[in-house]
Amino acid sequence: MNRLVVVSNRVADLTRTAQSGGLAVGLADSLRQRGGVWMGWDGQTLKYEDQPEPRIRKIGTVTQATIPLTEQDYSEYYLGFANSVLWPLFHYRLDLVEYKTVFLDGYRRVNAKFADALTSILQPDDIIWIHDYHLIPLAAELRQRGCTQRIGFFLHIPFPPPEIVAAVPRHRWLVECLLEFDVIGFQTNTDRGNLQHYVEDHLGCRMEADGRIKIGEREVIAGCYPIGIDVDSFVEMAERPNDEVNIETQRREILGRKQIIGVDRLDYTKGLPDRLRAFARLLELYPEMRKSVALMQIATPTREEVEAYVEIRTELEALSGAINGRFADFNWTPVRYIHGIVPRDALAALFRASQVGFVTPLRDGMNLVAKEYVAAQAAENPGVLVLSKFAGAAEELHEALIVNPYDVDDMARNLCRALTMPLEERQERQRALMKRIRKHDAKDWLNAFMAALEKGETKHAA
Ligand code: GDG
Repeated sequence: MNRLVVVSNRVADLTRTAQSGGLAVGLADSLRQRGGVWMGWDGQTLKYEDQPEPRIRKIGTVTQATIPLTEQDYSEYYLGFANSVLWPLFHYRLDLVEYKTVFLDGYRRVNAKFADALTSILQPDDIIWIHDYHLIPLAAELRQRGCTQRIGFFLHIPFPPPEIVAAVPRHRWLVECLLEFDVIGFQTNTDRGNLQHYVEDHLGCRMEADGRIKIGEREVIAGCYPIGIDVDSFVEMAERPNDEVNIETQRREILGRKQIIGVDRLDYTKGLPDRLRAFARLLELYPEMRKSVALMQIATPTREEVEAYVEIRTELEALSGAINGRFADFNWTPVRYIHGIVPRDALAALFRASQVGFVTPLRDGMNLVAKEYVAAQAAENPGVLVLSKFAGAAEELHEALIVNPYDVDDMARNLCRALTMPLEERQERQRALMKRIRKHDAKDWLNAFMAALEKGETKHAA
């Protein structure tokens, strides 16, 4: 087996359990199983440019190679082009895009820096797998440095339709960079279809039904590889008794109260304000629900230097305060809003102890929380997943209650349906959902992508 070299903006801390962020969780699960090298930014920002060799550290089966960035890189590449241009754009939020020419310069400079660092550690038989929107130009940079190894790319976030992509300056260059990879992986068929429309409309190329695109002498595979979780280890974690969660659960049981849970990075794509409004609407439409249900929303801090993230935080704090002010009683708090990070094992226990998993992003590549909620349920008395139709996961998880995250009434009605669903129906849906998350788990994701990258197979591409 060839050595696998994974590259992403950040490398996850494999020694910590309280890791948030889907890429870190999904990749750590997969890479631990196969072993290999993981290269990325170490999270440090330097005042001045330095050209260090990557710092190497071995953790179990994985060798981590990390480099620092400068403050300017951080501001222009990370906060700038990646998170103020590509992130909102790829999530269909043109209104939040803030473009500056220096952002694009920074993006290209940091991709070149990654290519220099990577060149110093690559071996001839390596196979390279690059992740996410931060590093779209990296294959082109590596090819310029004479790299001939196979290079794959996986986009964790959505790929929007061509008319949205076309709003970013130099969009043609960006997509041409994407086509320098040997395999381009998407979460859903919708995303893959959007690339197909772009290459056909703007570049005059054809994508075959199996995902192959011919570019001169080269052939690129575009495939759909839905990311999954390590189901068994999540099940095991959820089944392990957690004293703190158990005490809370028993108290709720005595009072006959149910719990709806939401867990997200505090990001404007996750639909949090309308989620809180939907919960308030539930209490309005169904007054009998008051005092018999509460919403626990864990919102993990993220990208706090970007203005749009400051605004969403303020909005959520005001909303949860207003809902509690309006509905709370001396012995019932309707919304428990937690702005912080919770250990992964506690999260699994909380999912299991909650009767509804409420996952309502306005747009999401996949959404691993939806899959984790399903994995955590007890087969004999499972909870119900209420899932946005705009999460990539909705392409697979048909037995969830699928909602429109922009329609507060629709979400409220489905919350009520979930909270009152008969046991037999819950069990049936749970069995079907469990089957689905096992079919596309972390191992399947890695194997399917590797089959395309190593052997040029396209059976999973369409
Ligand atoms: C991107 C794409 C795609 C969250 N809060 C805590 C915590 N988390 C964990 C969750 C889950 C992960 O972080 C979040 O993953 P998601 O998939 O839900 O979302 P993104 O971070 O936006 O991930 C997404 C993903 O990449 C993978 O390709 O699915 O569409 O946007 O695992 O459990 N974990 C802990 N404490 C928290 O407070 N321990």
